[in-house]
Amino acid sequence: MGRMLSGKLVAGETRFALVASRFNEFIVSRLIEGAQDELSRHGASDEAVDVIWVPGALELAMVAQRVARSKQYGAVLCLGAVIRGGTPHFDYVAGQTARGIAQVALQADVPVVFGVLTTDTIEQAVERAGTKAGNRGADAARAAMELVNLYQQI
Ligand code: INI
Repeated sequence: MGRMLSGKLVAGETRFALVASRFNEFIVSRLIEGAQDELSRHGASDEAVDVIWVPGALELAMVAQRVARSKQYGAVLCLGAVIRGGTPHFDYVAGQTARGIAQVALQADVPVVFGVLTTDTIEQAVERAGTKAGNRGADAARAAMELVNLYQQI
């Protein structure tokens, strides 16, 4: 039988960049806390995790690209919250954000993880930012650790 590869959930000596959008900061701060806590509980030191603020979700991809190219980090986590309002603006912001981050992720040498909430209501965002539906920041941290470890095996 051939090999089966799977990434372990260990932070190791990896440095992580949390690129976070200030728009809906009340929610995004909870995602940052969730990611920091998850990384720390898997062995990351405080010094190994930097937070880089950007204005809004639309700026996550461009800054994540620069951060990935800087070669200073082993993984980049994009954290944000796009919450639907009464206008079609949401669809543009949510769609472009997802597309932009996916594009950066495919071109980067390090894992670039999508930790952006896209919800219809503030309540749904709160639920996914550390209350009854978990914390997408913590989920992104787990995905980042798993991918860093997997990349090391490939
Ligand atoms: N940015 C967000 O991060 N979340 C949103 O819900 C949002 N909405 O709805 O407008 C949002 N807009 C700002 C956008 O990301 C840019 O920062 C802005 O357009 C400047 O480029």
